[in-house]
Amino acid sequence: MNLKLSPTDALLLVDLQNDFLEGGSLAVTGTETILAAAVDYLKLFVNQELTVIASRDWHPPDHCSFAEQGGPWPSHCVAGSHGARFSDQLTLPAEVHIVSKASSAEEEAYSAFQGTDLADYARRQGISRFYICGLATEYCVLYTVKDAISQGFTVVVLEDGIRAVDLQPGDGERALAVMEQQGAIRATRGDLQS
Ligand code: VGL
Ligand code: ZN
Repeated sequence: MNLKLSPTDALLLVDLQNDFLEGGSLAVTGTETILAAAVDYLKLFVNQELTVIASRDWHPPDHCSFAEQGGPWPSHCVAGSHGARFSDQLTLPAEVHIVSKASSAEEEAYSAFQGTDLADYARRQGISRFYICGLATEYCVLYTVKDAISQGFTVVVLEDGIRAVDLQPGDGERALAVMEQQGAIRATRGDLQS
């Protein structure tokens, strides 16, 4: 595959925040390589002056997804905390568009489109295709990809830039199959023009 980037393409970095990375409260294992890939994708888009969007989980301290509230996850990505910060390895451009999600206590939102301005922002910028990488494959990446497609955007999932939690073995692979079946294009770095 040879994907040529154009001004209607945007890079969407999903939840590359400290709490999902090594040492974080909800760390996905083996994130070093996908983080390195994300850094490389970021460079590619920044060098070509293309749109970069970064989503972040931005929870209140009593978010419904936290175990103390009866939810499935340990406390993570509390708004303003160190764990909620983007990885220091990412040098985000000044013009990056940041999308904060799941920021009210009662509502979970895995998709970067849910309750955010992302679709409007992208349309205003003339974006038609998202290149998506980040965490985690079967949660925020999957739901974001599905919503992007149902909102009419083309989606390229950057397979070397995503990583699954895999609570059940195979969750990540199944999520990728669902994304593909919904129309997402699966690609890796070598498929993109440098
Ligand atoms: C996520 C679990 C809880 C994610 C967010 O970003 O995939 N996973 N909150
Ligand atoms: Zn969360």
